[in-house]
Amino acid sequence: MTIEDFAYDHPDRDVAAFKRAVANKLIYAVGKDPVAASPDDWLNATALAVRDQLVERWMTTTRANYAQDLKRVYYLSMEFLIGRTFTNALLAVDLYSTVQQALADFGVDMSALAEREPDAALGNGGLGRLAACFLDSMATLGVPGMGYGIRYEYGMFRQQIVNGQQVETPDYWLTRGNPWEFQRPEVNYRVRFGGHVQKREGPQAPYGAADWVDTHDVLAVAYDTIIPGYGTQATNTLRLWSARATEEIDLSAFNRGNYMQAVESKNHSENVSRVLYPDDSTPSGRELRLHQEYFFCSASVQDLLRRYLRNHTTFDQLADKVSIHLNDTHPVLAVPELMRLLLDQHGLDWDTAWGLTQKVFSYTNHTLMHEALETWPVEMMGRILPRHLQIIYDMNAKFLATVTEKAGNDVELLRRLSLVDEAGGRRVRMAYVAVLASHSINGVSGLHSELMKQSIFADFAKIFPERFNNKTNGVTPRRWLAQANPPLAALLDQRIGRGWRRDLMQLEALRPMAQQPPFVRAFRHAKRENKLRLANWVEQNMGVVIDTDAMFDVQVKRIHEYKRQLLNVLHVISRYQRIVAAHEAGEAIDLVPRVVVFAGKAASAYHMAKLVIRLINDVASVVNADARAGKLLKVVFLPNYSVSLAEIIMPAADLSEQISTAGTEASGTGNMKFALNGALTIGTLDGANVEMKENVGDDNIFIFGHTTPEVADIRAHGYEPRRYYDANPQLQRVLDAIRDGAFSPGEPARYQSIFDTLVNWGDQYLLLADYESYVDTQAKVDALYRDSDAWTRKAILNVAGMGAFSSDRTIAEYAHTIWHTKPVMLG
Ligand code: 26V
Repeated sequence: MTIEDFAYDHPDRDVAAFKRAVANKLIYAVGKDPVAASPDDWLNATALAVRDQLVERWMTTTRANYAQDLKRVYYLSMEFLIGRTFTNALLAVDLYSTVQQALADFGVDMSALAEREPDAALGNGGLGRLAACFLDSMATLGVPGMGYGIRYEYGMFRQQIVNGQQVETPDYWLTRGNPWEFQRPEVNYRVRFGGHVQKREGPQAPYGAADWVDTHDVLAVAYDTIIPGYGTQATNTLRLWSARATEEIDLSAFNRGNYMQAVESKNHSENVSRVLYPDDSTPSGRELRLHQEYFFCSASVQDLLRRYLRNHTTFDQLADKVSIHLNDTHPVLAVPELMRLLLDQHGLDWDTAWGLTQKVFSYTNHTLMHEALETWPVEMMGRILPRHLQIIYDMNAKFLATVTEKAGNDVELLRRLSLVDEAGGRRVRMAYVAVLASHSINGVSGLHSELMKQSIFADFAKIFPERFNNKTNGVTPRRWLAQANPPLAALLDQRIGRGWRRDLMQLEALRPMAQQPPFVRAFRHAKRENKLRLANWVEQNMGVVIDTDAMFDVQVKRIHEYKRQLLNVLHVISRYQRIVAAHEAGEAIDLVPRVVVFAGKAASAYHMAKLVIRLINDVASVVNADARAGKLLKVVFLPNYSVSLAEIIMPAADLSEQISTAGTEASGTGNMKFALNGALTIGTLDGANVEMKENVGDDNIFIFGHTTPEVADIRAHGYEPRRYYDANPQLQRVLDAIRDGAFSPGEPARYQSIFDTLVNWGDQYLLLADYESYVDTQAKVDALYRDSDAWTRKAILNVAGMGAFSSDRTIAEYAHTIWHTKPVMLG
């Protein structure tokens, strides 16, 4: 049978057809009488009807990919921070107003439904959200790509603030089902753990192939989500793996009459995909994490090899048809897994398998922070993945032999290059495995890519200079402008047309409009609407009233010492103290009213980050209750930062805080979202801030603080924070207030450790060294904000200059220079 003579209903796109589609879904798929249907039933029914619109495109694209036998990119990532899908899908198929009307005819408010959709929060922060933006861009550009990851049952924890402190609760996001996914029970793979390795003897194993036996196995079952491209028929797939026990129950235990034990072992297997590790700072070293990493790598590699072998009988063309991209080191086990399958299952010799592997893999590094670099104890890996450890040893031995051949027996060099760190307990350095196995290693901003070559990979960069490159991050303009910011999107459509959604460089056309007063007014009006939307959220969810005339000064991101939320807090306290002092002296004060907004999650075991959250909330309580601060200063910590909350926050910001210690933030992507939505940035010369400055113009961004070489210099000479404390009475007052309990009167010593970190313990992130420059620059921010037209002109120039930061540009570069893929052609 061909698709041509297969009869099925092609979903129509008018309001009447859509009403019928939703009615049918509600009755036949959700099984609800419309008179009894809850909002969630309506949401599910509508989502299913919208999904139907995607399915045909999906099948067409999949068919075309096969027919054209295109090279595919497999983007392996432990995290995909997708957020909500409903509005995104509607915009992708251009049915927003149709569906809105259809639902209105049923008396259902579509935006209220959209708000009920839970976020798919299968990621921690920047790395996971980047993966989601990349999926959107790959589909939009027609790159034949597929995301592979884990279908966590529990996503990023929900954050509540109780008495000013973070409390984590589980995020069971699947309670009401997930209308966007297709379970594929027939697509399942056995993933093995433990056991031991037997050398294979005889003619079947001329190259040292081995058998891995006595394993205990878990099944990986596929769940597919459609990733629609924007303004194209092209769609891609995100395939997430869920763990199933190989046996429904442990029969031997069951037969012994131990029902509980029988079920427990099933649970144990299925725990592999239960929960996302909510820590992006310190590798936990926990065995479950290693199980998770191998679980999804093995299933993904088995799956992509099976797909390749459907069209090919040898591996000769593997590197022409398959590209595997490693999103950080978390999926690095895909390397020894591919080697294992090629050697032990398909009988290739080492050199052939290794040659293919190096052509297939590419790797992105996302952090230089030492504590985030993954290493696994040799002992643990040997126990859980004995065959993979052997393969890594063999890779290492062959590599070190070639180094010795070229550079002689330089023991120090060999020790530094070894895939196994022999100092202390022996550990496998996953980043080194990635570098050795990949033909391309990239950083995520110009600065980061340079630092990567000078620091963690210095020795490798000398040996393989041609492998190292930069791909500056980007964000998808569909979610981060079209969807998140309807007022600005409408204004842009009116003035420069709708093309910016697929070609963000078109924002350049705004440049001259910065000089046109009517446009400046319209732009400000759009910002105001967004500020009102955020103010409403804050009032409804926190009961705090904020003034939309005040400057919205915003820092939202994971809470980390290197991101320096504390520096922001120091500035807030200094403003507060100035307000109080002026009030006491009966003097007028020339401060611009500000609402300082914070949001972000702390890793549950990261004590200092949690203390910072508590301090922010304590400062907020004191400041917001003080009538003297009144309209001049408000501080709010918005709970449970998430993709959907970011969509409300980013468009409402006037000022974007990107204040990490220079050299620590690999790129940042929030910085891009803010500027794209017309916020001005106050930031250090760190990560992609450097390139943003080049693109928006030096006069349109507030840069402060020490540069990366200056930071290195201060550290080299021994940083002495107390000198700054002693020299600056204003800073001293701020720090003393924290130390003496001004914000924790019930427990004066609560923040002693923060004081000590900053003043006495030689803070790694040099807050005090940048304090004065930061506060001075904040004064310049105030001065500009007073001239509302001048401020808005610069905001417009920021938007105009952000075209380069579309993830479409980033993905086009990956496709062209790393993956060498061509877009799918659709009729
Ligand atoms: C590390 C670990 C350690 C093991 C436990 C789980 C886990 C999860 C994530 C990470 C690494 C996080 C690295 C990361 O998110 N980097 C961010 O990547 C963004 C996208 O490239 C970039 O914009 C941010 O600057 C960078 O911090």
